[in-house]
Amino acid sequence: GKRLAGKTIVITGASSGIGRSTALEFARTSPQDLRLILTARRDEVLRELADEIKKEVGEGVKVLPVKLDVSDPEAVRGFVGNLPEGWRDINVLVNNAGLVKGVDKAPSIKEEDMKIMFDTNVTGLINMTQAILPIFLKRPEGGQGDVINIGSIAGREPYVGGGIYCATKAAVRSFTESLRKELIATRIRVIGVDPGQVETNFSVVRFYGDKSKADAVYAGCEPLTPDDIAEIIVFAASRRENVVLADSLVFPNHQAAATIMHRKT
Ligand code: NDP
Ligand code: 8X3
Repeated sequence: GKRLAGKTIVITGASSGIGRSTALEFARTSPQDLRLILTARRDEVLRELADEIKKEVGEGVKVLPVKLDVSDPEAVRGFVGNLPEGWRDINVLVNNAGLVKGVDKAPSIKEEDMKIMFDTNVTGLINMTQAILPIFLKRPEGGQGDVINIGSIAGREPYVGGGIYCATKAAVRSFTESLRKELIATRIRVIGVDPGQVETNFSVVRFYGDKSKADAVYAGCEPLTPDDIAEIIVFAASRRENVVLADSLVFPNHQAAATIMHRKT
């Protein structure tokens, strides 16, 4: 808790899944003194989450819900400037917002699916990073702050029907590594977290809202919960300042590769 005290944390995609769990986990870990800026497109869900956090940990954690579509470059450019006084001294950026659409193979990938995945998972993440880095770079020793990028096993291991999603997550991994190298002379930490299978709204979004298709993805499996990944994100952010959890691949016990799962029948 102590290492996080007084920090201002931005989480993208905080309305569901890993982002939502990460907000709760930061609040539980540092309930005395924390500012959480929770962003997503569905701001009414964020306001409910803000109330839930307040109820659980009390007034020590200040929560600001902000409607933000990371795939809208103009909105991202205006994000920091539009924050209220007292909320701009950001210390941690969790680039979590992301999505997958469809399982089509190359010839039939839909143009709008391709566009939304790249605009959100890649350009959105880079735009957010560009928006917030100037704040980090103004601090002593060349700069201080954490950029935590959520990649995926899919970024390391392309699979059939994942041509675009896997490419976006490979791009996240590549950008994360470039950024860490570029910031070598600063105290800014660039942290990568690559989850395997986590049960969230992810597969529901992939199948355009078809819950039964989403459930079939996890049939016989014991996927990770979003809380499992949230714990790792908060762990990384609360290490001693000289410790950079640069890279991590996180599987549930019965997963060993993107598409190798032991299923109980
Ligand atoms: P969810 O669908 O549960 O959550 C995704 C979140 O991203 C939502 O809060 C959604 O909010 C937000 N989001 C989507 N598009 C945008 C946008 N344009 N602007 C802002 N926010 C957006 O899925 P997960 O929690 O599983 O996904 C979180 C991250 O984890 C993603 O980057 C995903 O690729 C990654 N991941 C997930 C894995 C899994 O198996 N679930 C495994 C590996 C990585 P809203 O709709 O309100 O905008
Ligand atoms: C989500 C994991 O492998 O189902 O990033 O695409 S996978």
